[in-house]
Amino acid sequence: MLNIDAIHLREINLPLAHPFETSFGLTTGRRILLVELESEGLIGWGECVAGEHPYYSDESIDTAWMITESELAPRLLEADVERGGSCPRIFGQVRGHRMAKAAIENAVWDLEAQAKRLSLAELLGGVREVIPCGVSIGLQPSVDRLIDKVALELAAGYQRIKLKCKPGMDNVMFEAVRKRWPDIALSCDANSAYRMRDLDHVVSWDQYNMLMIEQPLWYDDFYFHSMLQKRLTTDICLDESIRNRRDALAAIDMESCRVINIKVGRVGGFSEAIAVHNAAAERGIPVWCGGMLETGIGRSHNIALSSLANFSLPGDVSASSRYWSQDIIEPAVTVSPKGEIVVPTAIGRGFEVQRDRVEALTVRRQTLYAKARVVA
Ligand code: OSB
Ligand code: MG
Repeated sequence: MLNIDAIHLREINLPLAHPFETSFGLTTGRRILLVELESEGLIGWGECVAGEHPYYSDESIDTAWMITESELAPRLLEADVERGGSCPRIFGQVRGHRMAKAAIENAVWDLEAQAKRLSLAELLGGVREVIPCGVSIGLQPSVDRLIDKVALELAAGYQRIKLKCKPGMDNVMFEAVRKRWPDIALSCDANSAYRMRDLDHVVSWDQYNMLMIEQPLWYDDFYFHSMLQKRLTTDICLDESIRNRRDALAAIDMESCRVINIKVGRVGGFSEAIAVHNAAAERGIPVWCGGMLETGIGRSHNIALSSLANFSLPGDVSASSRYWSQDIIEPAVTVSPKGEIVVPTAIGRGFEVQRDRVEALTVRRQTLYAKARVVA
């Protein structure tokens, strides 16, 4: 049993070391909801990846806070929590709000690993000792700046470069990067910025010989992606569209994609992330772990998840220093010159949360306690 004695919610504010721009806007700093669970002397942490605005998904930090406080935390405090995998049932009555659910569920898995004295990667069923890493490069103000940035990341050892793109900021960048580096593993991510009128244009990207094109069309679409995939040689990778295992099965069956990006927050927690991973593995579809500009807590969870067998492509899981001048965990996440992160073997997440630093960054907090339990 992992009965939960207290749930601490807090919002921390953390400026990004470098602003990050996508087709839906510019992020210069993050407001992050952290969940801390107390269970019989153990502490489990979870990070909610919902953004400040509901632009990537329909959740935001404020909706996640509200749903966690009013719905999820009370359910968890009253439940018999056996393991992380109990959470989907405990939260089952609440529809959607997957990022809010994931923050709590992942904190329960974090606790479970400690209680069972396993590393989080072992508990999740991981098999890799190191994980291959790529980077996601935000939209840049000029092609020169982009080239400099790509050069820097390649020099650091990253195995795959993903370029954010949008209409008007695509072929010119792809052309320049491919001219300078004809052979690197290259991909792009449109975050749903294109429409059916752009189909011929997107099909023209086959000439850049990319590893994949991520989420070119609507965030909630399979059908039109499948029409596009029929015309493309390059693989489509779906991110936003895949909310759960059933979505993965539908997308694979319809040939809407040939690769899946798994973000544990987007699918509602580790249980569903493993289910999507397994469904894809059974159908020969490779997956990789996406990122949401996480602090070290979410990052450590992504590392553990990426150790599962079918995470065979480099993920967007990279060094702490690409995002933060100082992370909130110790040690910071580092990437080797070969572009790999070592999966921790220590008990739990393998990175210590710097409590003093978290305290100093906290701008809002709320604690919910369990009612006294009746001991039979
Ligand atoms: O689509 O993968 C995405 C960041 C915020 C929201 C959506 C996405 C991203 C990234 C950054 O691409 C990935 C990272 O954390 O490095
Ligand atoms: Mg994406």
